[in-house]
Amino acid sequence: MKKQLLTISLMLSASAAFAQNDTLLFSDFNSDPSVYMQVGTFPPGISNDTNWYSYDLDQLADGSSSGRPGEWFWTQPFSDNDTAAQVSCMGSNSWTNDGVTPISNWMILPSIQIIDANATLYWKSAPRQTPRYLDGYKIVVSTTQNDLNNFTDTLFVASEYTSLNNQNAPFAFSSYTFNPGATANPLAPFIHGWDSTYTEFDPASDSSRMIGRLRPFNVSLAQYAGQSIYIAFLHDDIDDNLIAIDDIRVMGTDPTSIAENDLDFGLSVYPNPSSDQMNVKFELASAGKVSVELFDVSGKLVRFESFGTQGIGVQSRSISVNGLAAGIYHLKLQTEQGVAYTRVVVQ
Ligand SMILES: [Ca+2]
Ligand SMILES: [Ca+2]
Ligand SMILES: [Ca+2]
Repeated sequence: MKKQLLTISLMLSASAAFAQNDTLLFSDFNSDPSVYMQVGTFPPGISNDTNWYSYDLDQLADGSSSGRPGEWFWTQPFSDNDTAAQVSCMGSNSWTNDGVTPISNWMILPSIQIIDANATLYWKSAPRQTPRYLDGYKIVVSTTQNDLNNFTDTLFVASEYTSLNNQNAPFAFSSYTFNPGATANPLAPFIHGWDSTYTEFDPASDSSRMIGRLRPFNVSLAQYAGQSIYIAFLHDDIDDNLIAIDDIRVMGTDPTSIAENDLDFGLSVYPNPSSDQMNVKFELASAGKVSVELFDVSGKLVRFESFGTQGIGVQSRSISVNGLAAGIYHLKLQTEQGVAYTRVVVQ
């Protein structure tokens, strides 16, 4: 079992090597998220929503007598062992004293356009305690609207505590049952603390449990290339304690990012929309080979045009879009100095 979980960790890290360097979305939750997050609002079930949502679907009361909110809430770190850089984070409470009904706390991110297979989701999580009352959660994805029923894909599963089977060894993971239990699938589930790398036991502060520490994860979003998606953190635990999430970041290719506009080669396309010839205008700081690729919204390459070697300065070349289906395409300008993207419309 332990060996399987170490494999998870390696696989999660390996995908980072493919991540491109545009930040499509980021929050460290170090300032009040209610500026952009609709707290307590039922997500409207629409496309291309730029809001975050935090929604308490279960409406179960806090069983801890601490007065914690029913949904994901902005909070200070839960434990002594969280890193100083955490400052503050998002937390969610599952302590309900209801051993049957799962909670259902949803934190839904804004719509994110995934251009290509470089896209990667990064985040950190920490359960308040392990292994007893270990909190689990899921990361789920919708490829349509942000209605709760549309989150049909599961990207990541963290297991929750079910029972302590050996009262004599309360710090041994083998004394416990978790749900889901470890399987051969490296991403389903992850069990916080099992490999002892990111949890600590601090007897000075607490003699009855190991306290979680924020642990970084990442998972590829390559399967969503060409789609706009919603990602949600679903705390669906049955009666444990608390989970913390921090530093949510989506990296990938962004044709409109500031970073890429610094290196945009003055790229413009006209006429746009077009139904026949498109002129592609660009500027080179040094001579070199230039080519253009057109991708449809599913990320499929539909046209390639090499312009050969181009000289320094402003250049204009044309490509034909004749015969392409009407719709939105992504035009990629490839130069020896780098790439630039722009969105074009074929009518
Ligand atoms: Ca709740
Ligand atoms: Ca933080
Ligand atoms: Ca539980």
